[in-house]
Parts: sequence; structure tokens; C-alpha cells
Amino acid sequence: SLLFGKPWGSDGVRITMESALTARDRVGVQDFVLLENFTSEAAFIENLRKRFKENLIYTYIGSVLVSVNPYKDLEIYTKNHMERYRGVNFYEVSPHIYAVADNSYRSMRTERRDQCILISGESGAGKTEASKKILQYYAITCPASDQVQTVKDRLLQSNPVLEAFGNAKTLRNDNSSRFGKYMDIQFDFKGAPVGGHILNYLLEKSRVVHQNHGERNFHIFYQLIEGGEEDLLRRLGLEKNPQQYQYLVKGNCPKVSSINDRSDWKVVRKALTVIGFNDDEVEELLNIIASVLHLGNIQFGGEDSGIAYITTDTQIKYLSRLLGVDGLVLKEALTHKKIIAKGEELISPLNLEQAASARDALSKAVYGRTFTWLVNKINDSLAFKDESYKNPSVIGLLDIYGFEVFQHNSFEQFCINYCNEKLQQLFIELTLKSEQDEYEAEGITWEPVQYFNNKIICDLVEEKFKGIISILDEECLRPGDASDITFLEKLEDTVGGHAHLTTHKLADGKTRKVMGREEFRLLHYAGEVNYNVNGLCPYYLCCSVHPQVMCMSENTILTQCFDRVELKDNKRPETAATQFKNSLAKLMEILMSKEPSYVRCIKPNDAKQAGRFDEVLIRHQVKYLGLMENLRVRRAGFAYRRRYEIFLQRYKSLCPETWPTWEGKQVDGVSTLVKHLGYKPEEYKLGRSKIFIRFPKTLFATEDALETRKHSLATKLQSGWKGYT
Ligand code: AD9
Ligand code: MG
Repeated sequence: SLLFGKPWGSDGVRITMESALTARDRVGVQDFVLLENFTSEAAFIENLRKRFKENLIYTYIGSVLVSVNPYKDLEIYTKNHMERYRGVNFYEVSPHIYAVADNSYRSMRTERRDQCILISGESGAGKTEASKKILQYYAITCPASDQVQTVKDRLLQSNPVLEAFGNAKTLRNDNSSRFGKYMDIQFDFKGAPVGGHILNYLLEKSRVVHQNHGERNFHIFYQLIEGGEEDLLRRLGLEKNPQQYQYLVKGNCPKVSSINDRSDWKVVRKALTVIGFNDDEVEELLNIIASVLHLGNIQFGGEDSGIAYITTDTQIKYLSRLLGVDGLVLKEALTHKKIIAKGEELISPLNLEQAASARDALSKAVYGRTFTWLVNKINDSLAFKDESYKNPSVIGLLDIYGFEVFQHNSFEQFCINYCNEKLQQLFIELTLKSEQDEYEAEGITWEPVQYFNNKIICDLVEEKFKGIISILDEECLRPGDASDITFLEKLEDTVGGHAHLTTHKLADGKTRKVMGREEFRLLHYAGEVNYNVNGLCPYYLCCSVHPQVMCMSENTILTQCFDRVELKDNKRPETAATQFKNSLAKLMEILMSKEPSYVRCIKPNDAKQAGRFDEVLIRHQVKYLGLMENLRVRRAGFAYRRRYEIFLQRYKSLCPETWPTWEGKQVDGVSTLVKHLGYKPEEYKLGRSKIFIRFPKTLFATEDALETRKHSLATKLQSGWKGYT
């Protein structure tokens, strides 16, 4: 049955003649709004479990797609499957990522409205895979000309490149995206993809210099070392062993069984060419990647508190050659800092510890900026070039980090979770709004829904003057004794009494035992998180001579990354937190201007294993993805709604007056049909173009009646009956 079961078995054969009831028992409902007990989390999870066991990884909540990572290759992404979802009504086929892709595409085409698909979920839940499936769907099913084929290739090939430089093996995911990504795909009036644009968010730069046990640095380093041709490696001064490099040994994890660095290198190298990099550019890019490794191997000598000096001259030689910077200048830059005192620039020497952290800061800056350069370069190559056609339609794909709670949460988690608050806010506003709009459009009275609005948390983080980011900025940029602790104190003074913030200090001046002195706790919509402020503040105060040196480089990528103009500009620097806040505000604007679809990804277990459904873990995600809330909003008034013609088409055979055709107005046909079926007035409402059904059981009964009829028809056919002629 279409509503409950799977229209296709795993072998793609259409399943018919199965009693709807048995199907429902075995494989659950394919839309959570049809759950009898829709407020029960247990029922929700049971439904997920049933479907997961049957390899049915997709389920709807209305138009939202919930996806559970199967951790195995399912035969559901073939060309045949794509064809099956093309141009088909969302509800007539079993839930699928292709249905979401197709639905957005058709809305864009028919309503001329820009679309976006928002994919969320925790690390390893399948967001990036989902976004790749969507991209592949468009690349294969959309019309194409020769020129479009190039665009399609480039769109597809941008993925391996971005993943090589922006993804890494973590404990949670062997291919974890360490940056947020929003990608626009642009379509011309014929519906062919003609361009694209990528925005990237907050690359995890700390990974360049440090990895936790069992984790790796970004893939590209290993790919280059394992896959690079011998003379290339010789030019770069690299050895074929990743364990030689300080920046690659921290996690003690040079090889990953699910990853083949050597063959990935070939894929990435080819992708760079497809995207339009020439050999010189690739060489310059790799010079930088190799330089980061050499930087990591630079060591310093000197007494603990004394002046540091460099003991590894070979590295300086390589660096000097690869970056085209004078060796002495480089040495000076790595062991000195610039301070501005009384309006004068002073260069002062660094001690051992400072020099090491300055070296790491340089590596992070070089890698981070090169990544941004790479994204820009890909954008140039994807840019929509047809001058004669000004306004392409757009589908945006958002693949961004999900809510994160670790043992130790720092600035990065703070930003990530803040981002999730914003997206949840957008989700609430848009879903509620679209529900409301639909009721209004259909002329049906709106029944208000109770829900938690997380705006209060967003405000706590981002409000001017008294938001957390504002306070952090103020402390970071304040000269003098600003520190992590003074930041916390100011936080306590300013927003201490806030319902969603807890600090060490109680209102009466006493202290809270359960909280560390260096922490504050935010009560997010998804749960509580303690953030450690250690290193938050001085993190931005580092003032060095690095950027000036990088401008002098003969490497043209670096000179683009470290712009001289930016250095002369002596205005107050923007802190990382403010930069992130502003880029999020821009993202929200982009998303608000489009019609959204949602894909909510769930990770079934922490072992990356197929077939394992860890209920505790899943319940947790259902909670912080806000799925129960989502379902409640969706079910507030009516469980089910369909356009008259679709409803009539499906069920008309159940009523002699509407079968085989209804000649009058569709709405009258539906009215006649449901009266014949015995719907009570309180069970449904008729809007302008749709029927709204309040309870799933009403629909189940109708669906069962349809099955019974099909069954008896089949029996009759088998016994030689020729059908209604
Ligand atoms: V992270 O926040 O970037 O760390 P993602 O992006 O949510 O995370 P990803 O898409 O990378 O997770 O999926 C993790 C792994 O799960 C993949 O490498 C696949 O091995 C596996 N996966 C995910 N989705 C599917 C799927 N639809 N079919 C089969 C899948 N395997
Ligand atoms: Mg990812």
C-alpha cells in the first residue's frame, strides 16, 4: 500500500495485494503524521525501527524527510530509481531523497520560486551523502546541452576537491566535513543546470596542527604523500611516510581501512583539472600544502623563558623555496612578534612556547585562507556565464554541521550550536508560517499550536551590547587585562539571570559546585551544553608579523590570500565570533528568500555499523532535531491533506457515483465520495482545493477499503472474470 508500506520491495518489484494492515504492522507508516499516537516518542521511534529493519531508511513528517543512515549500500540510487521519481507526485511514491530533489525542482520550474534544501543532523548522520545524491539526481535527470555537460561535470567534481581539503577522519565519521557548506545550483529557463556558487563556513583550522587520538588531519595531506608521483614529492621535499610529519602524527592514525588515499589522490588530481586548474596552479597549491607540513616540523631551541631560535634549517630551506620567501625573513617572522606600544611598532622576540604557537598560528592561517581561496576558485569555474540570460532559478543545498555536545566544548562548538539555533528558528518560523498560509489559502480556520520558540536563545547569543558575542568582542578587543575570566565575569554581570544561561556564580554571590570556574552553560533548544572559555579571549589577541611576510611570497595563491591592503587597514579587527555571526545573518537572509525543504538525518549507532539501531542514541537525535515538535505542528489540525483531484483519483472506485468518472466539480465529487464512505463532519474539512482529514484512522479505513476492493478484484480476475467493461 502506498500510504503505509513500500510500493517497491528491495528488488524494485512493485508489491501489491498485500493487506494494508499487515504492511502497516510490519513496515510502519511512511509518514509520521499517520501515527495514531502522534505525541508519543516511543511510537515515533518504533515506527523508525520497523522501517529501518526493512531497509526503509526514509520516512516523512509531512513534507520533511527523515533519513536514517543505513551504513551500507542500498540498491535505491540507480538510474531507474531516479526515473521513478521524476515528475511524480510526492505522495504517490515511497519516501526518498530523490522525491525531495524532484519536488524542489518542479516547484522551482512551475512556480518560478527559488528553492533551498536544508540538510541537518549530527556528525555521521549522512548529510553530505544526501547532498551528493541530490546533486547527482540533478546532474542525471535534468536536460543538458554540451555546455551544460561541462557545468554538470564541474558541479560534481567540486565535491572530491572540497572533501580532500575540508574533510577528515574523525572518531564519528571517516569522512567528516570540517566546514559548513551552502551551495547554489543555478538553472536556466529550460531547467538545465548552468552554474553554481558555494559559500563555506567556519573551517576547523585547529585540525591542521592538532588531531585527537584516532583522528586524522585533512585528507589532502595523506593523499599527496601516498599518491603523489615521485618527482612531485621530490620537488616538494616530502617523504613518502606520513609519520615523518609532526602535523600528521598526533592522532596516531595514518591509515584508515575505509579510505584509499592513493586512489583518492588520482580522483582529486583529475577533479582539479576538470574544474579548470592548470598545472602551474596545482603546483602552487601543492607547494602550500607541503609548506604546512614543513612548518609543522620546524623546531625551536632556547631556554624555557629565553629567546627562541630555529634549530631546523632544512625546513626553512624547503619553505623558502616553496613559498618564495627569503629564509632569513622567514626565520625572523617565526621567532618575533609585532606589538604596538604608544603608537609605535616594536618588534620583540618570542620565547619557546610563544614561537611554537606562532608557528601553529601561521600554519592554520595559511591553510584556512588557502581553503577559502580554493572555494573562490571553484566558484569562478562554476560561475554562470550566459550574459544574455540574467536571472537563473536557484536551488540551494545546505550541508552544515549538526548540534554538537562533547565532554569538552569550546569556541567551535559554541559557533556550531549557535548556527543550529538559528536554523531551528528559521525552521519554526517557516513551518508554522507555511501551515498558517495553507490554512488561510484554503479558507480553513487556523488552530494555534503551542511550541517552544527558541528566539530567546538566539537573542542571548547575538543581541547587540548584551549578547554573548557582543560581550566576548568587547573583552577580546579591550586592551589591558582582558582574559577568559574577565569575560565570564562580565557575562555574569550582564546576563547572569537569564533563564538559558548558567554560570559558576549564583545570584547571591555564592558559587555553584557542579560548574567549573571556567565554564558557562547554555540551555539550547536541544539540551544543555557547558562551554569552556579557556583560551577564548586571548585567542584573537595574537598580533604577529606573519601576514606581512606572506604578502612577500612569490606564490601567487598566498599573495591573494594575504592581501596587503587588509594589513594597512588599521581599524578594529573583526573577531572570529562576529565574523561568524555576520556570515550566519547573511545565510539566513538567503534561505528566507527561498522556499525550503528539509532533510533530517539520523545516525543509527556510534559504531558505523549496518543494521544496528541504538535506541538511546536515536531518541536523543529525535529530540534535538525537534522532530516531535515538528510532528505536533504538522498534526495540529489535520493529519492528512490532499488536492481534490488526487484524492478523487485514488479513491473514486469506492463509490458508485464517482466511479469510473465524476463529471462535476472535483470538490463535489470528493464530498459525495466521503459521505458515501461515512466520514463524520468532525473528521474532515473541505478547503478551496484540498480535503483536510483530521485523524489517520479515517484515512486508514478508506485505504483498507481500497485494498479489500483490489483484493476481491484480483480474486475475480483469477477466476476468469473479465473486469468492469
Ligand atoms: V559530518 O557532520 O560531515 O561528520 P555527515 O555529512 O552527516 O557527517 P556523511 O554523509 O559523511 O555524514 O555520512 C557518513 C558515512 O555514512 C558515509 O561515508 C557513508 O559511509 C555512510 N552513509 C551515509 N549516508 C548513506 C546512504 N544513504 N547510504 C549508504 C551512507 N551509506
Ligand atoms: Mg558531512
